[in-house]
Amino acid sequence: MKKTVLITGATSGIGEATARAFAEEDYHIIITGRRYERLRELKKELEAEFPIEVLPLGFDVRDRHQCEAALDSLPEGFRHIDILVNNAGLAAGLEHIDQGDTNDWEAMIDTNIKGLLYVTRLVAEKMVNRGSGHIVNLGSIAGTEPYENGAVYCASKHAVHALSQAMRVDLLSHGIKVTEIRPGMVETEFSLVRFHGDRERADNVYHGVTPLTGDDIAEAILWAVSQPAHVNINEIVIMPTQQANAYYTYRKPGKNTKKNK
Ligand code: NDP
Ligand code: 8X3
Repeated sequence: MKKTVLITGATSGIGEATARAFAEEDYHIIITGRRYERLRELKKELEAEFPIEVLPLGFDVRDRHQCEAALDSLPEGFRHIDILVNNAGLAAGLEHIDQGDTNDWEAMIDTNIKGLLYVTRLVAEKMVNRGSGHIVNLGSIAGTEPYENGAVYCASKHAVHALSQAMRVDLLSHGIKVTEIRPGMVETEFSLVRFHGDRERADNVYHGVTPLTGDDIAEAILWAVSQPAHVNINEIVIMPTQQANAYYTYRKPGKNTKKNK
């Protein structure tokens, strides 16, 4: 029987790449996000290429009632979720703490922490009842390395780091695996979202660097969930070769090396 994976935030970047990677491995896939048209297109594409079923669910993870309604509406064939990938998330803004926009702060806290919790609460209970499952959380190097201008994003990813460790403890006796994936710089729509659609500023983040891709992260997720039953990958820190940590990035000279953080 095919396994089922639920991936939040599959309309772009890491989530979309992860959906493609699981499709190649013959999983049924539940893809979520707010941009429903993108989910519909992805479903069409994946079902045309692979012998799998894809269920698109358009909802905002910040809204607990939307999360409940979406997960209550699962058709029979999608109710047994083997793997949950808590990927939906964002950074908004890059300012010192005295200058930050409180709307940005709320968006990050509500999505990266509360959204992850709402979805986890609904899926984890079913996993516990069945005595099996695997939860993969998208953390970040920002989850252990607070950097200038990133206080609230870093705080939200510190929360994901703490939650991942605590979930692992709570779910231990139920045979449920928990993995935290903690990437450095990945080129997705992340910076475009962070800078509220400013393409030049977003592109500048990656100048002089070969960043990670969504596919690199998808491969790590797939590897983590493909281990034997007795093996749990607690966390994976994955970096571009040119980035040592949140503070040190080597940018090749000759390119525009103005940094955004
Ligand atoms: P993208 O902006 O490309 O993708 C973010 C995804 O999250 C989109 O599918 C978006 O869907 C979804 N999302 C955002 N807000 C909501 C919401 N309120 N409700 C539902 N879905 C939402 O960025 P990435 O792929 O890079 O980011 C994925 C995860 O990886 C995030 O948690 C991010 O923090 C983390 N990460 C990213 C790194 C990077 O450098 N790119 C590095 C380390 C971690 P939609 O807008 O359609 O709702
Ligand atoms: C995204 C990576 O370094 O921009 O989580 O915070 S970083």
